[in-house]
Amino acid sequence: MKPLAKILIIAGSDPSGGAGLQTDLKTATNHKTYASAAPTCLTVQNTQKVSDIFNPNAKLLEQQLESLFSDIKYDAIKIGMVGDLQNIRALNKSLDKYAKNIPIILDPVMVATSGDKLFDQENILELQKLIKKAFLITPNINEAEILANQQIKSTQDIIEAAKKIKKIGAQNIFIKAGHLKDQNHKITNILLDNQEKITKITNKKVKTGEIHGTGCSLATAICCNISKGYNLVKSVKNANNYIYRQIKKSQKVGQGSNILTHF
Ligand code: PXL
Repeated sequence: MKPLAKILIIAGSDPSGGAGLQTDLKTATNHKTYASAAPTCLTVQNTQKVSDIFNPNAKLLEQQLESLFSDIKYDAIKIGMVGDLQNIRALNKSLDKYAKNIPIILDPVMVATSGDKLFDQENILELQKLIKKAFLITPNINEAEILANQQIKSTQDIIEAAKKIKKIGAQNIFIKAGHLKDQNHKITNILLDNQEKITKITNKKVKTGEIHGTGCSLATAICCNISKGYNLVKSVKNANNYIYRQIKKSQKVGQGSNILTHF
């Protein structure tokens, strides 16, 4: 039997199952990888809205990571939403201690859907430490605007922002263009790699309602591909195709956003 690729998901819980570590686990199973999942924070939400976020004492995250890394040798790590400064600090400390040589895929989730401001200046500084440890970061347009401190209105702006974010110390950056307005029939996502090479990864625009969990699932799908030994470009392309196929099959399970089924 082929050895099992193992990933660790460090992310927030979305009890509706559309986003966060619940969708991440489904993504990992679809990719035939084994996934551990350490929650960073607990949201209260359904497919319509996030109504609250609880941030546990950071000791919980620290202890979970100590326990997991003492036992399991992971091939890659996916990091999603981390709800407060104490938990980002704990995560930075634990990764320095236990995960020096494991590729990290970081989805820098920064604006809670509830409108809570997760990220003041101090949090951004701590997030930058996390970014420096990551093999790949996967911001959407809003997150790239915050990290690069500029507005993004075009593909050229995305490339400019990616270069600025690279200066923070990120090795590889994949900016998701799904939220960019004025794209006619296709979406042009940008990958800037550690050799400064730009790869455009495009999708046809799919007409659906609002969909929840695509960003979380994409970062995890990339993580799964990396854990199985695919290179960066192949991993991002495979994951992009996976999410594109899933978006086409997305469904409503409640009264709010569509979700990805991962079937
Ligand atoms: O899609 C960003 C995101 C990530 N993680 C959790 C979330 C959300 C958005 O609501 O709830 C747990």
